[in-house]
Amino acid sequence: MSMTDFLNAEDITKAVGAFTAVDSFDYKKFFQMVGLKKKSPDDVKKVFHILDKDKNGFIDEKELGTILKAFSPDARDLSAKEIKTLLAAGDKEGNEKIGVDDFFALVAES
Ligand SMILES: [Ca+2]
Ligand SMILES: [Ca+2]
Repeated sequence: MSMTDFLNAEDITKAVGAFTAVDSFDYKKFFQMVGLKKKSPDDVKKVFHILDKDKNGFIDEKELGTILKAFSPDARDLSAKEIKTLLAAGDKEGNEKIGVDDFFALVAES
């Protein structure tokens, strides 16, 4: 399963291209640009499962670091600062990782 099964490849290229500068990542704009906000809960869940690479039910710091790569293999890694910001925004119950409910809330906020 890959992102382009649900999302438009051109939208992904544009979105990843908009945040090539280190510390420029803005999850709200990014999720809007890839079209995630308009997707059904089912598709949002599928995207979550792609981002949860080791399939343990959470997107952890390490998986957040490669979130752009999950959309486009030659994208950059997020910086430590970007990971911290994203985690602070997304981790509602404070367990240092993004669960599926956290992810739905993040997408809804975007
Ligand atoms: Ca995981
Ligand atoms: Ca959490």
